[in-house]
Amino acid sequence: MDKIYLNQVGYFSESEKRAVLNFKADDFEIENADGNCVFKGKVSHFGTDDISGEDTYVAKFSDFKTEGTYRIKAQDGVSAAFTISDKPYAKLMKDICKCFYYLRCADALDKEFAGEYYHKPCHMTKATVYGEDTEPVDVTGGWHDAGDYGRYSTAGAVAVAHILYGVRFFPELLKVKFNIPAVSAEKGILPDILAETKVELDFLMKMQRENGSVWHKVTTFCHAPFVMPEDDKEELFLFPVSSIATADIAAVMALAYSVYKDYDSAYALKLKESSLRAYKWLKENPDELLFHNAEGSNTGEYDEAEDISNRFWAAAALYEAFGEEKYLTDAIDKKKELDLFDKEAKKKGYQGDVFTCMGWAEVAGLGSLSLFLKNEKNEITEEMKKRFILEADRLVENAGKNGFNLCMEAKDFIWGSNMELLKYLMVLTVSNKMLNVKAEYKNAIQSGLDYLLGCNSMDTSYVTGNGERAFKNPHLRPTAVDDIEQPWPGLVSGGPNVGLQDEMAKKVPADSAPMKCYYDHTACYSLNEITIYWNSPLVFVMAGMLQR
Ligand code: G3I
Ligand code: 9MR
Ligand code: ZN
Repeated sequence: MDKIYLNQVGYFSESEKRAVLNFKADDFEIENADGNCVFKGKVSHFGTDDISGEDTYVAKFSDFKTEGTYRIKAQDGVSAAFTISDKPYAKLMKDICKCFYYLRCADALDKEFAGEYYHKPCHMTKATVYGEDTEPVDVTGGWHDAGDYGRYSTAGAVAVAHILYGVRFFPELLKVKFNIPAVSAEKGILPDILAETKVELDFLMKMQRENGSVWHKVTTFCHAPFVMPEDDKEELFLFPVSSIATADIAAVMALAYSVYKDYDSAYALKLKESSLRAYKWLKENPDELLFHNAEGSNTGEYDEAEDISNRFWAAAALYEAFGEEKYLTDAIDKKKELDLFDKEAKKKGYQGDVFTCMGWAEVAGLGSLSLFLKNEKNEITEEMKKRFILEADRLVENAGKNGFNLCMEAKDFIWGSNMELLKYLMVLTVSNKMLNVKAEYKNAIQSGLDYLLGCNSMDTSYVTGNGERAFKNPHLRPTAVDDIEQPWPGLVSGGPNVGLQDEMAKKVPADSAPMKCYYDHTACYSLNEITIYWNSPLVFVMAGMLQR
């Protein structure tokens, strides 16, 4: 079918703007809401690529800058509507932040703020410490991870980190208001974004044992059926501590200390104490303690191959927050170890640099961000800056290989491919803002966002409620059973995944191009789930766009 793909939300007047056609055309027109032609342009042929598998044609319209709402037409093709404005992403930004509020566990929702998406108190019982004969523990609170009701320490730490690094690099994020209950602190009301991250930080502190180590997760033994959270009444288990969770908590608490100390000294001290206690445990327990699910348990495993990147992140974050040289020494040691690990990974054909990774597993890139914030002229910081730039250049080169100017390669279309993209956009954002301002970086960020918001072979915006053809059926338990027509807005889908790892995903032809391995169906957890750490990197990237 003839399709014209573009960003269905919109563009700044001065943004680079492009639509992608999957059919041959010579000319295109932009039509306003009254059906009048307001701009004419020429289409150029790009050709095929190995991510979309389509023979693409490109319609560039950067020269068209007039504010308004439009569609693009070429031959019989008509695009979705889009806007040009000086605040094209204001609603998107509110929506993606408010998602964390709706994902709150326990009794933290308020009808006044949650509206029709209110749910009753959930997961209020104490959790059994798995495999131990000790008293059950109160670990209520935090955010549900995703479409399931698990709460996982590493996933939570990384999501909070994306947001708090966003706050550190782009303080404009502190001004975003998204209608959640006010939280008072020593020096006044907390900015909304910090009120929301505090919910998860408070929970993560409960996940820490007296000795400093951190339980990997709290979940029921198996995933709940499709019920509202308050109807998921199975026993909760705290599964064993891991060094990966402990390191991530040491890191995120240090980062949080640096943010919250400007608002509340007592709370900041609590964060610092938690960070130091976790770090002390790590030093006393130098061997990796990885995590695997208990026999028969199927909730999220979040298993990692090593804990080096986590320990590197912790050392760098503690150095940034507390300034003692010993942490820098540790970071340098861990960097050496991780370089050796990375060499092995490269032998297996992995491209990209582990020191730019910021997912739920590989977190060394977050350590690099702490070094950039510290901004000292030392060897390790200079090296990380160079490595970010090299990675950003690699991404720009990738973007040149397809008509979408998308920085992804075929291998990136795995479970949560939209996060692979968003991690890349974080690297490009940091590189462009902090290290080396470059038009190519800026354009690759815009094109990446365009892809997420509809300029893709599915003609789909991967953010609910944002874009005329936004996905509507996330794998998200409350949405699946709440009888409300639309999911709440601002949820980021996992996105296309060549692995097609669930039953319903098998309906997608297995020989589909990577960009087309997607199906907007509630049952497709490997293609269409949502999670806190797929929303959070978008908050970072959009914060970068606020401060242009
Ligand atoms: O790292 C390998 C890579 O080397 C290889 O080339 C590629 C090809 O398949 O796979 C990569 O591994 C993938 C891994 O994620 C790392 O990204 C696996 O295929 C993939 O199955 C795995 O998916 C994870 C999934 O859980 C299953 O474990 C997702 O990243 C992760 O986001 C997801 O997390 C779930 C939680 O378990 C439960 N809560 C919901 C959440 C989101 O779906
Ligand atoms: O809903 C679960 C989702 O959050 C996870 O990402 C996914 C993989 O762990 O598992 C989903 O739950 C499925 C379970 O693993 C198997 N039975 C079907 C469940 C979804 O309907
Ligand atoms: Zn809950």
